[in-house]
Amino acid sequence: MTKTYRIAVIPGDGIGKEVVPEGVRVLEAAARVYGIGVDFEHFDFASAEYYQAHGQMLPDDWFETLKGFDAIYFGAVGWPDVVPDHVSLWGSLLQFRRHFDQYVNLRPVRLLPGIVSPLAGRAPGDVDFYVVRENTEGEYSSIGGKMFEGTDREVVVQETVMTRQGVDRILDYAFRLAQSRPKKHLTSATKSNGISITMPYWDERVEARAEQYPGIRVDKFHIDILAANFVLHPDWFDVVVASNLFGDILSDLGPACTGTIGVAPSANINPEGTFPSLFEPVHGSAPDIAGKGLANPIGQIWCASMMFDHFGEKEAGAGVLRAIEETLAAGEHLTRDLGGTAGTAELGAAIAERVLG
Ligand code: GGG
Repeated sequence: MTKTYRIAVIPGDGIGKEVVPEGVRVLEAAARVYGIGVDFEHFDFASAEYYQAHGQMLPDDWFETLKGFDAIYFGAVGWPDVVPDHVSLWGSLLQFRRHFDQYVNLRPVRLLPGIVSPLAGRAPGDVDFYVVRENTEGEYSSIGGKMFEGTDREVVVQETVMTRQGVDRILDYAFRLAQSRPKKHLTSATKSNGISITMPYWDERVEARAEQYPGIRVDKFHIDILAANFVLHPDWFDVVVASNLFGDILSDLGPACTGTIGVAPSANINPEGTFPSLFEPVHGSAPDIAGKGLANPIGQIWCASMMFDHFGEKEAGAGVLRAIEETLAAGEHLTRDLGGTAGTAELGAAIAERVLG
């Protein structure tokens, strides 16, 4: 056994509580097979229950509690019957992203075997790209306010924030990722015709940073036609870099085009390794199906693969992804969104079995 990784497990709300145990089951299986030490510590905060008991989403000492972990394995947040969505998100996940400087949100979009997708005529391998989402600023700023609240003169303002450091570092990450891939192609998501200050600045920085990466083919699309092209031509893309909000939307749309958002993972990365990175499925807490054992655990399980990759445990990362692909290709133990009748735990157990061989 090499190193033992300390992993903070935070299921959060809704289906997070159902898919996270399946992810942990697969993580444990892969750790055993590949001789990796994993030490889990479970936390109940970042949930509606915690909010009900304490009036806030996180304990005051959350930063000190979590900062020493190698990674955070997160489920989903949001339970609007108890806590407004902006309060739960800003009170938990967005604090982690900002304070742990997880400025990269890496979201793969891949057509997996065995999944019936709306992309008729495309085979696995035809659609294989990444959305690189800026994760600490942009449209997700808390800068703004209200005037004359509750009167007919009410004014509401919220700013978009783009800093040179923030834009350049996400572009550099995306360019380096493109450099590491065979197609060497980077697409920038913009809207510089309509959003006349921040988005032209984003375009300028793309052009400036591109000079440092001469081997990369760079193009840009306005977000509206880019969304259309995700549906019509998903095989065009390799690495797509986007601001916080645009990246959030594109990384739901991409997996939806490949069949189901239930399989989509994401890594909130602090590339410098100063703080733990956080791994969570792209999907939210899905109150409509929560508590029924119906949720697809693959997005959460794929996060385990991304986490191993992040640790440099590439064999384990590849092993988990292979187990997902083999299970899908076999067409058994699939959840309802994949056309099957299985529950969350049955699919999780099937993938863990394949990891174990
Ligand atoms: N597992 C991710 C999750 O709970 N997402 C809830 C959500 O609304 N996230 C918004 C975001 O990622 O910015």
